Formats: sequence, structure tokens, C-alpha cells
Amino acid sequence: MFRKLLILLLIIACNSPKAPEPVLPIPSERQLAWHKMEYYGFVHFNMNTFSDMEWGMGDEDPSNFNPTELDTRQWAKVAKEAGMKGLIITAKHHDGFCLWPSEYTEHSVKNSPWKNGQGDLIQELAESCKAEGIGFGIYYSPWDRNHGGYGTDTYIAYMKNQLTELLSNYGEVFEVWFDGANGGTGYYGGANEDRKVDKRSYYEWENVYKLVRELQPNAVIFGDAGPDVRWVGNEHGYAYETTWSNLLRDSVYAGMPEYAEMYSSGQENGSHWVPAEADVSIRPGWYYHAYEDHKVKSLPQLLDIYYRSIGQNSALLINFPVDRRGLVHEKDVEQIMKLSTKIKEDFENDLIHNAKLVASNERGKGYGADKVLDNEWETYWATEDGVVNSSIEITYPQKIRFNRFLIQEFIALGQRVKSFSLEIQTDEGWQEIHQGTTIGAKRILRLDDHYTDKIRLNILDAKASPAISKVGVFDAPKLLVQPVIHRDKEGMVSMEIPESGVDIYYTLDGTIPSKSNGEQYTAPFILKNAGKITAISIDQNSDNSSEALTQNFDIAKSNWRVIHDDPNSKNIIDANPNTNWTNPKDEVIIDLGELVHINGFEYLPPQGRYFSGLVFKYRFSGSADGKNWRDLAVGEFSNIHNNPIKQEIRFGNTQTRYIRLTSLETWDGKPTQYAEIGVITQE
Ligand code: FUL
Repeated sequence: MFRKLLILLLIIACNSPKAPEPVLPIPSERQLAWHKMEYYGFVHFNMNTFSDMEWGMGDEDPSNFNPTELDTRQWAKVAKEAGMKGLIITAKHHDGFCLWPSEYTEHSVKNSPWKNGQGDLIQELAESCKAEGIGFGIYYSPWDRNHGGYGTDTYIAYMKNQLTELLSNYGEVFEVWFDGANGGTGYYGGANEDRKVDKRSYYEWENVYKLVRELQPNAVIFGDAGPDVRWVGNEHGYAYETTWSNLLRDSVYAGMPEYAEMYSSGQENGSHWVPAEADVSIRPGWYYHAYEDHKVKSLPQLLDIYYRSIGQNSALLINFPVDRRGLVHEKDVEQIMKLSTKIKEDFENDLIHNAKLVASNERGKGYGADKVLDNEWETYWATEDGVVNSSIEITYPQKIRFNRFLIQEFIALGQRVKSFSLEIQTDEGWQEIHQGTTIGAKRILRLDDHYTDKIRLNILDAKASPAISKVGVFDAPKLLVQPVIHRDKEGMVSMEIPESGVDIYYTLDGTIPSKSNGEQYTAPFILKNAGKITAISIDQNSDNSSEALTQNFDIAKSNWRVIHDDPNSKNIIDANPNTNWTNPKDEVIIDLGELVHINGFEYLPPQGRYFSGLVFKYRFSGSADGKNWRDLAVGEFSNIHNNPIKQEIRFGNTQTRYIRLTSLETWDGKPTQYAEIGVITQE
């Protein structure tokens, strides 16, 4: 009996083809485990949170670190609910302040009022991540603007000691994140000077990596040059149309100036497996600043990031700038949850399961087209050796509608595909709807709606026979967000939505638009007078719609003129919030072109990430002839620095042709800046 079974097994084994040969480089076990995480969170929280900085100098007083409601469990819960598989914490940023009571420095939580110096934030977060069942990672800045020995051997010993603490005392770590930004001015124990280091050799990276491997053998090490995971080369969260996990690793070092341009998308002939990780903050800054509360990324922005990172062969690391309370801010929570809901919706129903699959070539038993159907990483469709040009035909009993197509390579055998295309069958025959280059761990195509009963994925070029572990077909519901309404200086109104297959309807009487009420927006139109526009997005294929948005507009600024020689002064009446003007003087006069009844004025401060010269104390005056002035309002924009949104000041109705805004004091004493100035004519 046993002999018979053995013979049978032998026959089966002889008939099953061998797996394709790997194409080097290939991922290590730890890298493969990391690839499966795909999406995880970053937390930037330490001294900068309290000094309101992005890069502290290193001379900050530990007594400033004092969160009032710190709750690392809330962070971990948010990450978990958002679908993230782990959290990485800035244990020490460039300013050198340590979130754990390190034995090797006084510059840490142990000298802060938080928990009377008895707290250990790293411990708390490690426990919270464990309790929520997500991974725990450490960001450690090699650059240290506090340490007196930075630039010498003493600091390298310090760094190793600290890493030993971090990687020995807090359980399993999934990723160790080494920042490429390093070397420059700093406090350095009181020296207050500029210290440059040789980024290639100073940190003794080989020894540091050895230490990490010893203490955390399963952790991947992140750096510009890997060794395990590399930076994607920008802080917008985008990978590239062509993204190789292969990297010419020996040509790269952390912080090299030409990295982003030359290396960040990987190389087809890269020598080592060093996949990309796209890092991006949910707000403009990495650290919390109250003045960015109104700049949390919107769902369309976050969704775009998701598709351009995870959908382009990269992991995604989204940062939460935890606030001074010690909590992920409610606005950030709201947005990240919107993203996770949308992702779930988009990939809820994989239409591949209703199809019949036929491959143009199969390696044999165990490597058939059906292997792309299961959700197993380890099974895959592969062609015979030497057969590169190949395809899978996906046939449905009747026409389906789809707009997303997902492909995954079996990366354990290396990244193989160099180019592919997607076709659908139409009444006129096959029609190509997409051409792509790399696939890698995951590739997701965002497409217009297509109706067909046959889809064909063609592998056009590859390094060897392709090995595809998953293909997915989805009909993602439309992203129904409120239209963005813009009106220019001349009063020309335009509206935008991020997705095709969705229409915009609007009204001018304040009623809620629908397919039967109001107008469909098809082209820009003129609205010179003051008025309100209410707009909504409606799915063409259903009656699903976004919430309605009502936006008030005052009179168009078409006849206005800034009385100033500087050509940039016109930026403040161009109806574009992204153009500014810095006024060398304290006051600015605008000619409205005719006598106008006004009830108030508006000031929009600059909207860029770094701003100065925000008007704090103001005087606003009006004049019929530009000579005799009357003050209409004097006051202050109390919270403008924290919340630099449009300021609206009302006063009694008055008729004026010229308006003058005098900046009695700017927030930081710098010359006054404006994005826009406007008037309020409506009651
Ligand atoms: C950069 C740092 O300089 C930023 O402050 C932030 O930590 C970001 C994730 O990496 O290189």
C-alpha cells in the first residue's frame, strides 16, 4: 500500500513541471513578510510638537514636552481601523529628544513633566500596538542636533547604545527607519555650529545594520539605500509608472543629493532587492501645527496617493502628526477613515470570480491560469521557459462593467515583467485600453468604465517567463465628492470633480440641484454679480450623489486695480488663493472701479506651507475719491496664526470706490503678505 502511494506520488512529481528559475535579485524572507504589510502608519510626535517646529535645533528644554491626554492606544486603534498593519514612531528626531528614558542622555522624557519624568512612550506604544495586533516600528534620526559629540566617534557609540536599548527592550520591531536628512547646523551641546559629516562613511552603516540584524532579525531596515526598503524619492506618497524593486544599491548612500532623480524608481538591472516605500503626511507638515488644521488631505487626495503608491509597486506609509494633547486629531481620523471605507468599497467585489480564464501558454500542472484566482501569494500562473509574450483571456457569460484592474507578480521569483497591455473585446474587435510597464508586488489600473464580456491581459516583455499570482477585476463605485468651484477675476465660474462618469449639477437659487432641478455643468459660465452657487456630483449610472456644496461669491473683481507699481501686487485681486504678494509698505489701496455699497471686507492670508507677514492688527478704510478716507473697521485677527483661513469683517453699509487695508502689526513683525483682498456687498 505504502509502496503504491510512493510510486503514485513519484509519478505526480515527475509530471509536475519545475518552478521557473528565479530572476535575480529576489526578496529575502523578511522582505517578503514586509511586502505583505503593504500599508502602515507613521507618527511624528516629540519635541517639535511642542516647539511648533519641523526640525528642532536641539537646544529645546525637555520641560516643554508635556502632552495632556496622551493615549497611544488611540493611535493604534485608529491605525488598525484604518486598515494599517503597523505604526512607526519617531523615537528620536533630528533635535535629539528621546521618547524613552535612555540611559545615555538627559535629553529625554525622563526630564520632562510628563508623568513626572517616569513615562516611557516607546513602551506604551509598543504595548498598544501589540494589544491591537499591529506591527511596531522605530524611526531613529542618525542626525542629532543636541548631542555634543555629533560628528565624532563618541556619537557613533551613543547611536549604537541607543539602538541597542530600542531594539532590545520593547519586543518585536517590524521596521527600523533611518532618515536620510542629516548634517548641518545645530546646538550640539552648546557649540551652536555647522557640522558636516561624510554621509557615506561616518555612521559605519555596515556595523549598524549588523547590530539591527542581531537584535531584530525579522525587522527590515529602511534608508535611501535600503538595505531592505528604500525611500520613494518624494514626500507626496507617489511611486512611479515604472517602479522596480531592484536597486543598484552599491551606488547609493543615504542623503545623496541625486538620489530622488536618479535612483528612486529603482532600476531594471538593479543588483539588490530594495523595494520602495512611499511616505507622506496626512497634513502638509510631518509635525502637528494648529495652523494646518484646515489642511488635512481630502479623500480625493488620499485616494490618489493610495493608487499611486500601493497601486504602483510601493508600500504606503501615511503619517499622523499627533497633536499636543497626545492624540491623533479628530480631523485626521475622519479623513483616514474615509479612505479606508472607500478602499473597501472599491475592492469589495472581485469580478474575476465570475469569469472563465484561458492562458495562451501554461507551464503545466500547478501553474495554470486558475492560479491567479485564489488569494494565495504562493500560487501563480507561469508560462514555459522561454515564453515571454503571453496572455490571459478573461471571459464572462455576459457583458460586465469594470474600471479597476489589479495584477500581482509572484515576486519571490524576482520582478520579471517589463511591459504589459490590457485589451477588451468590442463589436469592432480587440481594443487596447491600457499600456503599462512594471507590475511588481501590486499594480492597480484606474480606468474609465468599460463594458465587455472579454478582457485580455498581455505580457509584452519580461526578463523571463512571467509569474503572475493574482489578477482582479473591479467595478469601483464612483468617488462622489462635492465639486470644487472656482471663479476667476472676470467672474468666470468653473467646476471640477476628480472622476469620469460623474456629472455636476448646480443651481443659483440655493435649492439642492438634481438631475431634474437646476442645470448640468458642461462648460465655464459668467457670474459677475454677487450670488450663491449650489453644486452636487451625481453618478451617471445611478442616482447616487455627493452632498451639495453651497459657495457664496461676492462681486467679481474684473474692474479692480491695486494702486501700486509692483506687478505682483495684482496677485491680491486675481481670485487665485495660491498667488501672494509681499508689500514693502504697511498699507495697500484698491480701486474698485466704481462706487460700490459694501458691508465688510475679506482678507485671505497666504496659503502656502511656510508663510510670514500675516496681518494681525488692521485698519480698514474707505474713500469715494481716493483722497478723503474714513475708517470703517479697526481690530485684530486674533487666531490667524493658528488658523490662517479667510478672515471676514463686517461693518455698517457704506458706499465707497477705494478701499485701504492698513496692517498695523503683522504676526511676526515681517512685511505684510496677502493672498487675496475682497469686499462683502451682501447683507
Ligand atoms: C525627512 C525628515 O527631515 C522629516 O522631518 C520627516 O521626519 C520625514 C519623514 O523625513 O527626511
